Amino acid sequence: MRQDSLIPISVIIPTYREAGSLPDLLDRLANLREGERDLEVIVVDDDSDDGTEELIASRGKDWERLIVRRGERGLSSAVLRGIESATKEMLVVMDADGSHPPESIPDMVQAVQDGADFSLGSRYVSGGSTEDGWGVLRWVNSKIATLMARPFTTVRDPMSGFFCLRASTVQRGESLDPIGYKIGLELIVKCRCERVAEVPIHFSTRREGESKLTLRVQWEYLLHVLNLCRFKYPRLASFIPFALVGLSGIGVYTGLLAVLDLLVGDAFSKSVRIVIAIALSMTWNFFWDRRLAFWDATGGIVRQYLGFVAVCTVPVLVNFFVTLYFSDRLVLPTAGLIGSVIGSAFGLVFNWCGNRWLVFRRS
Ligand SMILES: Nc1nc2c(ncn2[C@@H]2O[C@H](COP(=O)(O)OP(=O)(O)OP(=O)(O)O)[C@@H](O)[C@H]2O)c(=O)[nH]1
Ligand SMILES: [Mg+2]
Repeated sequence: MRQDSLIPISVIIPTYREAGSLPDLLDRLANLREGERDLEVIVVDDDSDDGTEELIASRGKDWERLIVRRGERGLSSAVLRGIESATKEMLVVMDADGSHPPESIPDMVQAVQDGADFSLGSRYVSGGSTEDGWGVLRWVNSKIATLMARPFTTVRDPMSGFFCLRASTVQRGESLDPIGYKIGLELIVKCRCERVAEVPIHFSTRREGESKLTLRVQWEYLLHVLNLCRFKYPRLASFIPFALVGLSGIGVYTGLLAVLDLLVGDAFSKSVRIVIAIALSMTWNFFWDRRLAFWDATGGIVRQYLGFVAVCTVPVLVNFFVTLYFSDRLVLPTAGLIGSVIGSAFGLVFNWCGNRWLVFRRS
């Protein structure tokens, strides 16, 4: 039996310059209120100054609320703002531009009532579709973005901005990050939604206004994916950058030996040049590891640096002696390359564990 007609719904619509699209959407949402349904609409507008405020005021409906944020921009943060002020148990988020059919809301709500943690309007399940007219570039763009979300969810259309979940599900979200455009993906991951239902929708192309899908938005998506990796796979998200920084350190060390050879080859002995190159490349690794591999560490930088150096002792000694050994037979940079590869291989796991658990500790 359908129960969704009884459950109260808050529909949150983030808007930026959507005054042209809003009337039609609001009228279609009004149709959903027929019968017993208790439904409020919260438009969160970022000071569009395009008549949105006048439009909502002129409609005079007490169930249509407008929040205007001044001096702040961003789709995800606007959605979170709307969620904060929602008063109903069931939350629906959708675009204002007419891409998302409000007529699918009852099915999405029903899916959550039937036990899903999260339901979304999906273009990519059977029965779903996208209106023709997407250029090749946009299509490829969307596919790549969807593929990048694969490590976090197996949902077919994780990019969807049309979704439904309970207010209580949002409450369990840890450290919600308002960066970027994909607040639905953020909520699926951070609220640990296991059961995600996809309701087929026909995704229409906007008729009015302009797209806000800029290059900046795409860059923010990359940062968002990185943050989600750190949240969901913290060890891997630390170890992979650590290994890559180690690889870059080999290049820096070998390059430094070549430069020192050239500049002060006559003034300093081989051992001194190796020590200088080791010290500098180790410092290089420290700064990048601190930023990329151990981003979440607490504690002062001096203590961290000393700890980092101490943990590096064994591989550094291996590197030093191997480089010195080969330097009698090969040119110094080549000897250094062999030394640092062996030293780094030696230290890869040992150093990461030592740094993670002894030096760059989390709070
Ligand atoms: N409040 C607020 N809403 C925004 C912001 N950027 C986008 N939106 C809204 O978020 C929804 C999605 O934005 P769109 O520009 O339609 O992005 P898209 O759907 O990926 O691209 P197109 O449909 O091609 O335009 C729309 O309702 C926008 O008005 C913003 O900075 N602040
Ligand atoms: Mg749109």
